[in-house]
Amino acid sequence: MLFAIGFLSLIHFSFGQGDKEAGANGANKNQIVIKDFHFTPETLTVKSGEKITWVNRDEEPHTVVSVEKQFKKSSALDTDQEFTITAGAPGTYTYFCSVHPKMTGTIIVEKS
Ligand SMILES: [Cu+2]
Repeated sequence: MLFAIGFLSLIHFSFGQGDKEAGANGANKNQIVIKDFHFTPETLTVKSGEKITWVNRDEEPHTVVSVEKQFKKSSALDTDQEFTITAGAPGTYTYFCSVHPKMTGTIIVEKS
C-alpha cells in the first residue's frame, strides 16, 4: 500500500513537470493526437484565433474533416504528419476521419 502511494505521487510529479515545460514552449499549443483509431482528447476546448494541431501517431492514414465544413479538410495524414488549423468563430465544431467515419471528435471554440 505504501509503495502504491509513493508510485502514484511520482507519476503526479512527472506530469506536473511536463505541464510546466509545455507552458514555457508556447502557451497556445492545442494538440490532438490520433492514435489507435481515436482522436485524443476527443473534445478539445480552445479560444477563437488559437491554433489546433492534429498529429497522426498511427501506422494508418487518417484525415480530419469538419462535419459542417467549418474548416478546411486535411489531406490524408501519414504517420507523424501534422495538420493545423486556426479556430474561427465561437461554436461547436464536430469532425471525423473520412477514411474511418466512426472516428469522431469535437472542438469547442470559445470567445477569445
Ligand atoms: Cu482514420
